[in-house]
Amino acid sequence: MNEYDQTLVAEPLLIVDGEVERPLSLGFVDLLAFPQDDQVEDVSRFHAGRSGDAVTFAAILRTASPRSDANYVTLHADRDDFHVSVPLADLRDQGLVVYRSGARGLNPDRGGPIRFLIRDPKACRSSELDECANVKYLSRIELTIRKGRDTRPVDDEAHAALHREQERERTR
Ligand SMILES: Nc1nc2c(c(=O)[nH]1)N[C@H]1C(S)=C(S)[C@@H](COP(=O)(O)O)O[C@H]1N2
Ligand SMILES: [Mo]
Repeated sequence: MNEYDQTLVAEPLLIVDGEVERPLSLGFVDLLAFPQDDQVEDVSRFHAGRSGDAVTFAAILRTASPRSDANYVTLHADRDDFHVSVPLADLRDQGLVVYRSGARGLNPDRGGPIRFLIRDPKACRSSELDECANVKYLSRIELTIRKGRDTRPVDDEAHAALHREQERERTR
């Protein structure tokens, strides 16, 4: 543990709850403790220009053990009240939970401390699994029977406005 930033070690970062047998509260150490096969080092291999190291969503799911009636996954970002809800079957093998950058935490300017990424996202607003579902500041993964809260913009204008807002946020 010594090589890791000690300020990261104690804090819980991510809740997994809803229609699961085993609700989880995961911190940096818990994410680090997932087996090597579940760790995805250097996400720039999938997405040029992105950085950081992840645990697969599939591994987190396996640990939480979804109930058989779980059909949707809602990704919550409390920080800016942004939410995305997508079918579990579509997301199952597509999700990456980025939680560190080498031995350090993931900076907020990269969507940290936890950033959800879809391996192969479609263009914004073209699919359930689009780039807009790459949720920054992820605080909670909730499994539900029906589709949950989804605050992704519904038209081009709202989407363009959100992107402008994010650009401002990033350069603040
Ligand atoms: N928490 C949060 N996550 C978010 C958003 C947001 O407004 N808040 N915007 C989404 C949208 S619309 C897009 S296209 C991507 C953009 O992220 P990027 O600039 O890192 O590609 O983040 C997504 N994740
Ligand atoms: Mo987007």
